[in-house]
Amino acid sequence: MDMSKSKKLEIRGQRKGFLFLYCLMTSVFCLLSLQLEDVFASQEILKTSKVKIGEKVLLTDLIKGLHEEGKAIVLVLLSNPMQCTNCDSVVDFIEGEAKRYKDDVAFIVKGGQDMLGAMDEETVTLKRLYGFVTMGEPWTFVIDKEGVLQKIFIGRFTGKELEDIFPISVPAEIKEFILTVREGEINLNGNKAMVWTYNGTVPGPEIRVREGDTVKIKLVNESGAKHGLFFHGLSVNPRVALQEQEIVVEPGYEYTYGEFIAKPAGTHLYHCSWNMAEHLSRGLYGAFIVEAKDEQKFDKEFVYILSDWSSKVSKGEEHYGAGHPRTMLDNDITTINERVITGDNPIIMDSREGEKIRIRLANIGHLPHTLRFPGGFLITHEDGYIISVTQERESLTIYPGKRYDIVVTATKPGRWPFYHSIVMPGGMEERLTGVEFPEKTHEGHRHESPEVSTGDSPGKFNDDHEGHTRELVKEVPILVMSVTGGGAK
Ligand SMILES: [Cu+2]
Repeated sequence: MDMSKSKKLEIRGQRKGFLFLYCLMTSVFCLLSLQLEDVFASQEILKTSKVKIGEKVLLTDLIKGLHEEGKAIVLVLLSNPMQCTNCDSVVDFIEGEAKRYKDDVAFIVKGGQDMLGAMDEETVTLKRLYGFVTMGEPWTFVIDKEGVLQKIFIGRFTGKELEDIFPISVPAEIKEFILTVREGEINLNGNKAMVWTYNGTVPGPEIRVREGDTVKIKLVNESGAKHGLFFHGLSVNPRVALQEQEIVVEPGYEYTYGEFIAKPAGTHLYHCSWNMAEHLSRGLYGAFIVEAKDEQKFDKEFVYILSDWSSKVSKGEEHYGAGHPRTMLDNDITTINERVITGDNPIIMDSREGEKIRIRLANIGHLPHTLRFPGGFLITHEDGYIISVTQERESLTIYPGKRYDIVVTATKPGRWPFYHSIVMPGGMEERLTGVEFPEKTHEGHRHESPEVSTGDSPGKFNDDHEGHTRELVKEVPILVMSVTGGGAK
């Protein structure tokens, strides 16, 4: 007997105790249950299946439909939830597996009984046709495109075991990118700021790959200073983690980071890893988007990186000029992607009535950026991870380094602004600087641009924080969703 088998038996041994208690309560089927439990230890149980490996399976309506669409089928039949230790974990596992496969494999989970022991008709038929024993374990039937049963798993199984039967049909791609760092200059409300750029822009070019792709990124340093590279939010392998820590590319040199597998899916960032406080303030950052294999499709998608800069020009005592604060509290200028926000130049997001729009937001700055949208939006992801309970909100404060994916619906024609402000939560400045600041309320500063209409409901201002706050940057429109009628395409 091999180890895995004895382990399984051990688990079943524990369950037997549970079953015994369960039986004491239900009395009549005690002996039968305990005997059945013993039978589980043996592969003999497979003989109770009415479908045979290597033969065509019997088709119920559900399976027939999927089979006719040319799909392979992974069918899980759950047992009575009261008695099924592995049902929950197999259901979770199947959900994960479904994401790894394209549409050509259908994953179906058919239920155990409800509280009264009843099952839906299809499940009853499936269990009758497939000869399923209702006690104890979920059964998984793996049926190929020809409708031939390839395998029956009783209880848990691994992704590798499934992949041995159905090789994953989407081969991952190798994606290579080149980021060239050069000196540049941007205009911050009339102040010239010396920056470094990736490929000539601030932020650098968006990197977009698919989950599971193999990624390599060459950093070419054509500037006069040292730079590194860091993948913020990505889960890289130990070798690349070491590259992030140890590799510094001298002026005139280049280095290729990677390879690594792009994961997890979500909105991430890349940025310089060398002397970050200065180098991020000088423009070395960009969006790194990893699309999920089962990425939900939206009518439109926008990616915005927020940052904050200082308008104060240093008097030459520093080696760099405007845009690079000596303390982050000097930061009085907001950028969204390459745009410097002045209050009358929001980015227009064109859309049509009925469209669903995803906005990927990231804050690479030093300060918390607050967005308010009176029409309301859904927060679906935080730092690349799905939020289990989608939150409906009117405002959102994005702290430095954080990323959020939000979804807005273009419910009716008009111009719908997102407002931006930088509000220091009470106590944060003191914590950052050790200096006490006079308390102010934000209400006196609030204004709205007359050109844009506001939403129906007045949003609660910055409801994230309690207590005294100080507004560093006044609330102004930063984005406008411009909706034309006529319905989604
Ligand atoms: Cu750098």
